[in-house]
Amino acid sequence: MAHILVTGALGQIGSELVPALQAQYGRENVVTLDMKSQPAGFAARHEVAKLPAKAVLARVIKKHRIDTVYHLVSLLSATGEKDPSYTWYLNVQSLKDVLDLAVEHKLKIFWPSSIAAFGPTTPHDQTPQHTVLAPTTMYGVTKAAGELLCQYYFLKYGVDVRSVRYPGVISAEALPGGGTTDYAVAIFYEVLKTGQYECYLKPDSMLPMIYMADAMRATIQLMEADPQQLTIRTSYNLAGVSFTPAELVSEIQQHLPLKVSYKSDSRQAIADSWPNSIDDSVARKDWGWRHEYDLPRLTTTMLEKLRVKLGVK
Ligand code: AKB
Repeated sequence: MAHILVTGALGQIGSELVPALQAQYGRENVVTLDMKSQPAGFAARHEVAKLPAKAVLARVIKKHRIDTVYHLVSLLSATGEKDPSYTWYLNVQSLKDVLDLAVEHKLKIFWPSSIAAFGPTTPHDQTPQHTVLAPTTMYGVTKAAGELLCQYYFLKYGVDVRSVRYPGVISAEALPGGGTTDYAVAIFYEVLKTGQYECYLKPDSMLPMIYMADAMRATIQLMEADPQQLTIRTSYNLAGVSFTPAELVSEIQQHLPLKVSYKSDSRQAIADSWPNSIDDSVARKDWGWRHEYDLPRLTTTMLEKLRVKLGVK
């Protein structure tokens, strides 16, 4: 049975990955680490630590006899531009620490990359698996560098490290923090709370997105895949659904009245540098990936979940 550590466990992805891993591998076998204390009942074993902190990580790995790490700690694209140096330090140094400890303790690693690893010179439509990685945000630079670091540790030391390039992840549990794709979560809260939303991207800014349940299935499926089947040790392209703010608004309006205004901010340039859609055929071929949530299903599910969470009829 796996002994798993999830770093950044209280973030948007960790908040839903931890319960999914607990359901699959047993509650006792999933240790969580975050800079915040855990909410009551979240994990059986929780460690509070601010990464990068290699010695602390080493202690946690030994203490809980960890064999698998989901290393989720990261600053996202918009926040990353506010403090590029710290973003590099946190995102890259903490990954390197985890990879070094993986060599020492023979750990299996999951590390999330992102569509942010692509840039303005990457083909924007059906972005291929093997293509130009020339990002123009520091977050993207850390993802492109991190992908190469993962592949280097696989080739040089045989570390079993696996990764996907997440699109914008849409979920109803924890809010995303400091990303460019966050509007596609925030709009659901606002339609239920106020019926109005001011969008910081233009109505026709198409971006690749994925519903959380699909993202979780992909993550666990990749980690369970036969290593012989894996041909990518940088990071797999992963696609769910692509849409523009205008398309999301019109889908939500099928359910509820919503007034939207558009006022672009600095996140527009980031969105413009990213793909419109992703070709994930290599993930489909290598480990059988298939997304299940299209725009109508994602919209209905988000509204159902948030109605319960926010206590709105
Ligand atoms: C962001 O918008 O920064 C993230 C991402 C696409 O990695 N959601």
